[in-house]
Amino acid sequence: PGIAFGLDAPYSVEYRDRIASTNERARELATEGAADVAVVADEQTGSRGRLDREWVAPSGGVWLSVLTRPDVPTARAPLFTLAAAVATTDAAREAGVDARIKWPNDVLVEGDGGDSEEADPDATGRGGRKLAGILTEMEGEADRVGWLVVGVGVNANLDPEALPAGATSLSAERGEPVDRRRFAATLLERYAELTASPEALDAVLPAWRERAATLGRRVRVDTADGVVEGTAVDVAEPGALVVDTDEGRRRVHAGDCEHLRD
Ligand code: BT5
Repeated sequence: PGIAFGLDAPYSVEYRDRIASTNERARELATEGAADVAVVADEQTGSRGRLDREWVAPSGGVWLSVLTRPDVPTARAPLFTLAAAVATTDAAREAGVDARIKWPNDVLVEGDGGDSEEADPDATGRGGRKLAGILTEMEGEADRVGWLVVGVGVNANLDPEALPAGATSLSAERGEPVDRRRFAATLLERYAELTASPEALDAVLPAWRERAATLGRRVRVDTADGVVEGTAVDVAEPGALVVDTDEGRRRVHAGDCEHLRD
């Protein structure tokens, strides 16, 4: 507890030892007209992933949501999710953990997990151990985002035993606890930098590509219009995955992505 005490961030910080969901709180603040707020919690009791999945968030993680009102068309909103993934990856790397991004929003650690149970990267069936997840929610008109909440959940100082199978944490990867205040500050600073202006957003895709675990891999993406399988060759504005399939090139805008064995 106390992770956000003295947290130096480019947002005003609302800290809670325990909360149902930082995203829910940020949405509440949005309806009250607030902007540029980061809600940070030590523990969440009712947090969510995408598609209303459960997100496990015990004390010891970095659970945060950033509320902004960016002056961009709604079509560019996915770039904020990618920016959060880049920011999380950079903060993890600063903490000495070799993190990469699985399209669109998972930050994971690949490779041999040492003596961990998940030493086989395919043990999760998704290739890699999940360190962090991102949930973006927004409201607006086509020509302009009204408010945007980007929620980031990072397994910081947590025993992977306390997390779902296939998850890892910064402390497990490093072999020692991480300074969560510093980690959160780096993440928030980097996110603010990447999303500062429409011009800054232009740098998000190149930064994302450099940190991607998905590009060049064989993937299976579960989308609303069915399964797309092939080789992930690129990410394109505003965050679509470009996949070469047997039937030709496809752009996938949303879905669950699985890395296949090459
Ligand atoms: C995500 O969903 O990865 C987005 C998670 C966003 C959580 C943050 S925490 C702060 C903010 N407040 C919230 O209420 N939410 C956000 P998705 O891609 O749907 O992945 C969800 C799946 O990940 C679950 O079905 C589990 O299999 C797995 N999972 C749950 N908790 C996990 C954890 N702590 N670490 C790794 N995997 C987890």
